Amino acid sequence: MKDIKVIGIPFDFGQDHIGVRLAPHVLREANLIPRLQNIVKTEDLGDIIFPFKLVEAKKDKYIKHSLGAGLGTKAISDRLEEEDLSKSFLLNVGGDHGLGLGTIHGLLSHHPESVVVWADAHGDINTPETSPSGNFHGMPLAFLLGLSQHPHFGWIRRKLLPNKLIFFGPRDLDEGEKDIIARHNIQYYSSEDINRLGAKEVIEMALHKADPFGICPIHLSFDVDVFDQMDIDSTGTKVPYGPKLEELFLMGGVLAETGRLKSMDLVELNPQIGDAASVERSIALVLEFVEATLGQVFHAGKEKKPMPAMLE
Ligand code: EXY
Ligand code: MN
Ligand code: MN
Ligand code: MN
Repeated sequence: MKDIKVIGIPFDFGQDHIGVRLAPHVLREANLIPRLQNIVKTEDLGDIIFPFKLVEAKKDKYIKHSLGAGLGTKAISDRLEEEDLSKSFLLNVGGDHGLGLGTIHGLLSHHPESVVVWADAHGDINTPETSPSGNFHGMPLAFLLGLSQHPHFGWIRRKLLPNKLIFFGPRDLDEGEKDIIARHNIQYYSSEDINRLGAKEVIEMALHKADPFGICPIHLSFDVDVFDQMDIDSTGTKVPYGPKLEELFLMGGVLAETGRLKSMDLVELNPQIGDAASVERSIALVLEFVEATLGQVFHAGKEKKPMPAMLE
């Protein structure tokens, strides 16, 4: 890979906090692009604009904002499908995690064999029927795996295979999600597993099971609520007992060192949650994580970047 492409995706149809749509803007204001430029040539592709209003013809019984979520994820997938990604790392800056349906569906057109690491406190694999909230950001994987159908999502034509999905760090799953994960035998490493076994061991084992020959491209779908709630405040669905900060940074590093990490979603940062100081800390942590991980994607095997200051 020669460069990084950054795309802003202010998608917020997956839940009811509109602040997530501001994250691409605040991260750019906090120098996301220059910090990546320090690593390697970086191109900012701007934001995906969702060319429709959030007007629901009638309230959906199961999915809130289903029209926006369906059209929005299709727009994301179409946009990524047309992008030349042959020599680039793609960083998708959200937005809420509902966008993962669009980004991964689009990426599967480039790399159909991709392994997806879903780093999250949650499972995001509810079907509209099992969802306790009706929030689409708790459902993208059910659509991506082909477990759900809905008229606003009739455009979906690719599937992620359950054996290519790895959950990293969940600790808040609904009963219906536990059933789906067990039924499809999806790899699942809870926050407790990670803190006990270590992120390196967990990721290496998981990648080996998903891709025994070590040849498939890897996509990291990183929900910032995977961080312990003591480490991040500015996100809508915080959960305690997360993986240790150093284990999360290590996970990014181990993925980077495979040489196969090709793309990443960064989602659920909400700069409208928390006081000014905690918003600033949350942004700083997210930027450190992206910088450390991409630094290792591009410098793996060359000079190593020292540990980020906040971990020393
Ligand atoms: N499982 C809950 C639901 O489906 O409503 C909570 C989902 C939160 C999803 C967050 C962003 O990852
Ligand atoms: Mn909304
Ligand atoms: Mn999520
Ligand atoms: Mn989450």
